[in-house]
Amino acid sequence: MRVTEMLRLYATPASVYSCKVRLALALKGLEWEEVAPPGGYGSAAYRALVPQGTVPAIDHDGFVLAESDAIVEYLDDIGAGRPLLPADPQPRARARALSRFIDTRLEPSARALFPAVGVAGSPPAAAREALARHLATLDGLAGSGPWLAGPAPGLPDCGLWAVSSVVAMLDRVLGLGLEVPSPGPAGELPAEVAGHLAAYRAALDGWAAAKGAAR
Ligand SMILES: N[C@@H](CCC(=O)N[C@@H](CS)C(=O)NCC(=O)O)C(=O)O
Repeated sequence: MRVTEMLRLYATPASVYSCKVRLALALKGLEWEEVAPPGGYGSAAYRALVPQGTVPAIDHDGFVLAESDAIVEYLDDIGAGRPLLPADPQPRARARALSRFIDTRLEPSARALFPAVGVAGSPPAAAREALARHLATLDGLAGSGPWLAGPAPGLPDCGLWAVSSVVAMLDRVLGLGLEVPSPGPAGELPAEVAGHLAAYRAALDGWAAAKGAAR
């Protein structure tokens, strides 16, 4: 990406998909300007810019794009920063499939437990079991490693770091007794993403505290 180009990220602090793209930009080694969606996500003002009304979205020199996977794939396609998908078709397709699984299966099963946060009593057993089942499926989908997409951290790792943070928060405040996935080999995160993920975890803690969850 040329230095003259502008990359803006529309994002909010507690949004899991915003976190995923923020981590991807950091892992790529890019610089970006982060702004809140004008009027909030879903607002008419924001929809005038981003028809889906969702975060994250980017504005790359006037080219506006929503959908977290599409954003990262676009940045890979134009050669912006370090690629986050493998080059060979089969590992590339596997990495995409893993990312879709994390976004469309694992994340919604974690989100299904949000209404239980701050509510007295046991969390719904069926929702806890669905999340546990998707975590077990993820284990079976991961390749030979050491990262989800192979030898280097990539797109599916960014999604998993974000969703794992949600799972860890839910596990703590709801006492789910789940095993939170390891961030990578030796349980360590790449240095470029650690600060961003710590800030996201703090935002999640703030969200849970605002709902009255015990720490
Ligand atoms: N598939 C989309 C999901 C984005 C999404 O649902 N974002 C949430 C915040 S985490 C949002 O904007 N919700 C508001 C809405 O759906 O109107 C992606 O990967 O970017």
